Amino acid sequence: MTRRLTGFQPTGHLHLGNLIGAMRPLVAAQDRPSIAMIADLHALTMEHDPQAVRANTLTVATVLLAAGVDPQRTPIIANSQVPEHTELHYLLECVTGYGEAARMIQFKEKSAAGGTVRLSLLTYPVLMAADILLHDIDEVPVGEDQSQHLELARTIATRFNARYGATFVVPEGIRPEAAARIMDLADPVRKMSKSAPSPAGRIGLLDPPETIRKVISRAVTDTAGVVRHDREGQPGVTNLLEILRACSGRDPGELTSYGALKREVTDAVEAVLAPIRARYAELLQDPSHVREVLARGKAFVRPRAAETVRRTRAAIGLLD
Ligand code: AQP
Repeated sequence: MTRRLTGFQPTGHLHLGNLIGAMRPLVAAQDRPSIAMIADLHALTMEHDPQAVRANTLTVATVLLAAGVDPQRTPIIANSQVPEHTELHYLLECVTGYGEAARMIQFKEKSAAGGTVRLSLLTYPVLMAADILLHDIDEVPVGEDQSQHLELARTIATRFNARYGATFVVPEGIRPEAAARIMDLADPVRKMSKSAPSPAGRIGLLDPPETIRKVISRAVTDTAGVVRHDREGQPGVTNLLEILRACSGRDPGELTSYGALKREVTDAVEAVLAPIRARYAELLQDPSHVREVLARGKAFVRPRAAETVRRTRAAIGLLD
């Protein structure tokens, strides 16, 4: 059976896009071998607050549990806690060209933002390749922004296998269906994002009902006055319709006003998020539980990770 890896960066507040685009598919696929990985090492590639990264890592793990990830079936790990990630990262750097890393669009965009560009930002996609190849992953759900990185992971795996002998499973990227991409409510041509400077377009998974209501009531629509699915012509309304479908499983009936649409969306989102908030609050009662879940996840994945590193070291010419 195919093995999947789904990653989450602990870079800010998880939002409805993360839930619909990544957490729910992860929960739905728990009958297959999957790993939920919190990419805390990746969060160090940009200026960051150490306390915030540590806190966000625990929050992401807790939200994954609250959203229904069953750690008995789907180990939850932080990539920093499994040292084989960093060891394989270095070994893979030795088969990756500088030019290959430097032409990644995300590196170009993020390094153009000014300030010191960390070397780890350049090698970020090689760490991502290590995250995947370490666990013999066959399938990685990726959005458009990560597809170039996944392609590089495939190139690295294929090159290594050809040069040093069969060592890695070559992973496939799988695309979440079009409806799984949730857009920013204030700027519906951009995806909803943790790092957007304004929270006005984002529905946080732990936001209180009043905030959710406000954000949705202020969502950008248009002047057409027709509730219609038209991604190009009416991106704001279409996004609201897609959120409604994702949260309630249905299209609206005879909605004639944007106000009515927004009220339906608010109710549907609240119905999905209320139980997650409640479960999250329960989990906070015992903070040691989430630490134990991460420790168990690490213990579960390590034998395979150690074996992959052993294979890689032997193939590339290191002593055992
Ligand atoms: N808007 C979205 N709609 C659907 N899926 C989304 N994902 C992210 N945004 C949306 C999916 O959530 C998973 C975790 O994402 P990530 O933590 O790796 O970071 P990201 O993809 O870069 O998402 P963000 O929230 O926009 O983070 P920042 O702002 O830090 O870059 C992934 O599976 C992603 O596809």
